[in-house]
Amino acid sequence: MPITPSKLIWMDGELVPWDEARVHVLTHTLHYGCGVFEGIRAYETSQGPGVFRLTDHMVRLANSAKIFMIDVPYAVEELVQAVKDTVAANELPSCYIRPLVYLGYGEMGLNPLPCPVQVSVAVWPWGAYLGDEGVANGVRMKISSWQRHDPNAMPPAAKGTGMYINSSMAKVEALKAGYDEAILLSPQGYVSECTGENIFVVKGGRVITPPVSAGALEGITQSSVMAIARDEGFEAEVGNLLRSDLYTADEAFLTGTAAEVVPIRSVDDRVVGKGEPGPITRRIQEIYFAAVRGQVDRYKDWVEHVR
Ligand code: PPE
Repeated sequence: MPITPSKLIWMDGELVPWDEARVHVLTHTLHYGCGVFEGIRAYETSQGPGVFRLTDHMVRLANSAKIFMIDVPYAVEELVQAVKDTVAANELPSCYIRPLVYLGYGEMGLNPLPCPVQVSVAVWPWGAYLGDEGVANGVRMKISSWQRHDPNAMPPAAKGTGMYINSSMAKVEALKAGYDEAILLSPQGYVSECTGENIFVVKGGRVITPPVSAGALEGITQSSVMAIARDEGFEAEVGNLLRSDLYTADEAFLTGTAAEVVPIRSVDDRVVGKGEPGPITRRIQEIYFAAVRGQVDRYKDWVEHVR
């Protein structure tokens, strides 16, 4: 997905011009992948840009850093304000937001503790991550030959930069094989998640998504969709799934900030349900797209306005 440059990037407390937001080649995180990040979206609302569940994202960022023993020099409230300032300064009605906590230039070697901890927030306009066609008609998925991390090798609760090598390998494998996206299994063989999205199945009116213990990130879109599903009267639960549960599901979809809510058409060439977005997926999609824009009273608190 190409990046359309915006104007200013927040770096360690200052807004700097887009082209000047640079780092040294001996930046520690560039070598060892010890950093944490977030992906957030701001949507156009009647009161200007509204950031979807901004505080929840920043709490997750702080927890990711805590897991890696990265001492972030800003409190959650300060990071929330940094995002609001960056969105406002770039004068975009809607955008994708990428906060990053990384270890900077100063020391080399595997001990990250002496490195300076740096923070940046970049924003840019970003369209549908898996394409408009994917959102409308669904995507074709392939179960990856790469497994998701074992929780004692890489902590799935953390959104760590280096952890995404695993996702990138699975993504390339799926694309080269002619699919849209990959599904990863845990080392124990349970369904985990996709390369940058959580996965859901719908079976007998029940909505099910895999747990962190199967290697899935605790998605903010996932938790929003669980709330929406329950409020719509469906049973929604976190539970382990086998790959055969995907093949025989009535409906399946994936969720993520970048991807939003995307129906799954097939898994390993087995058509899911009727091979088109199912009614529960459609309903959840519709409510999610309205909720992020502050158009659903019940979920108004999820939208944090910039001004
Ligand atoms: N799992 C993974 C591995 C993941 O990266 C994401 C978000 C999710 C689940 C869904 O989490 P949430 O966004 O809180 O619902 N992936 C982010 C990064 C994607 C990227 O290409 O980079 C995102 O969607 O912003």
